Amino acid sequence: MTRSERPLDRDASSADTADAAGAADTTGVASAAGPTAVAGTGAANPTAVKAALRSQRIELPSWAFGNSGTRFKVFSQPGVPRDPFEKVADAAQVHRHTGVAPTVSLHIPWDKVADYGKLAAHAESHGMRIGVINSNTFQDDDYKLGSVTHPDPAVRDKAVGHLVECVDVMDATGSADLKLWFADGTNYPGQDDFRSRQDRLAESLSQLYERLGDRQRMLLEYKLFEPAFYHSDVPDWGTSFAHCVRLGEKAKVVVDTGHHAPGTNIEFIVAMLLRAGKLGAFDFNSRFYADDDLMVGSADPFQLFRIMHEVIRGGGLDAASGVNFMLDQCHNIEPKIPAQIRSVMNVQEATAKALLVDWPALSAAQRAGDVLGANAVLMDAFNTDVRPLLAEVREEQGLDADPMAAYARSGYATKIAGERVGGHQAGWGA
Ligand SMILES: [Mn+2]
Repeated sequence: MTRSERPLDRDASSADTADAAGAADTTGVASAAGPTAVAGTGAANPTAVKAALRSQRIELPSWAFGNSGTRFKVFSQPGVPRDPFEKVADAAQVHRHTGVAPTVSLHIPWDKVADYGKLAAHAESHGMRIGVINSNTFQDDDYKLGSVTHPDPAVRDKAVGHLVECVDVMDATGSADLKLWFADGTNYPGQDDFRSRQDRLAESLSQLYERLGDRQRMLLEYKLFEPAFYHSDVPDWGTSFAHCVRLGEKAKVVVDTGHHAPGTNIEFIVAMLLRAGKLGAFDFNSRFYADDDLMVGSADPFQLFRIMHEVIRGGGLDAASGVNFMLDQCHNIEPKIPAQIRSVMNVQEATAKALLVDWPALSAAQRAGDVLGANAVLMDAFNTDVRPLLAEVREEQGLDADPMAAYARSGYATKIAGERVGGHQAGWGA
């Protein structure tokens, strides 16, 4: 047993800092995710587990608070924000009751405002900060055949221009990350040339990369299919990884949990990306069929646990790793603020279970070839009821043990339903 095989053996003195240092990764790969172990003894030191849970950060998407729906119907809800300022105020409610969600992600142009400095100051007055800036190159008629891969250079210029404008927004808000998801692809064999489109994508990404400041990153998300159905230009982690490696250190891969084929082993992808220092962010959500955007941890909590297990194994939970954990969800039929609170709690529960894995026992079983023993170590952690532990962590932070109940009692839902009358409710495209 080496120290580096015991990621959770933090001692109490260093556990309170999110960036507690430790030994080098056993993979020997210099990983941006940093070390996986810190000093200490024994399995899953409770003080260390609590410290890790306190320092965990989960980012909220502004679009979760607006109206959303399917291509069949968008349902409106009372009290929905009319502008980005009200979305930030709602996000602050989620942080108020969970204590681990102090940043909100913006989507441009849905969250376009005249003065981004003012929006950042508004966030700060609510105890929040503006997080990742998400770009949108899929809602203009010009993008019918693609954006950064479009055959027409004028359309590509327009798309890159928008992405550069997003970096301008980052300069104004103090955001460090630009998230890129491209709807680009084709519907019919022969419609366009794969390789030419990859060349155009590479050229567009290079132009954007040049614009990034020293502390700014671009995060490239992949998606198997939709809206294009024959091929997508960035369909999988390999394609995103190849572009990011070519671009350099400031380019990282985004894993959206809903963007894979059924049965894909997402935790393996997470392990590979962390090992290579290329995991930039998660878009968390749940799926039953495709890109369902349901609440993270609701469809398959075991998968979320397995992902968090690999995150911890690779050092991704340490703040120094730079991995951003964001919810990318839409709440079509459920009330939005409680749904975000529940989602944050689901991530916390999966994380707590993953933190409880007995690493010395797991490692010993793995090295001994004890198949059932190793599997049992993981299942023991997954089957632990961590809700009392999380309640304790919250109370120690001065929070209510039950964030859902605390929000329900707060009267905020009634207040916004009464106040936000008139105007145009925010939703997709607004
Ligand atoms: Mn996403």
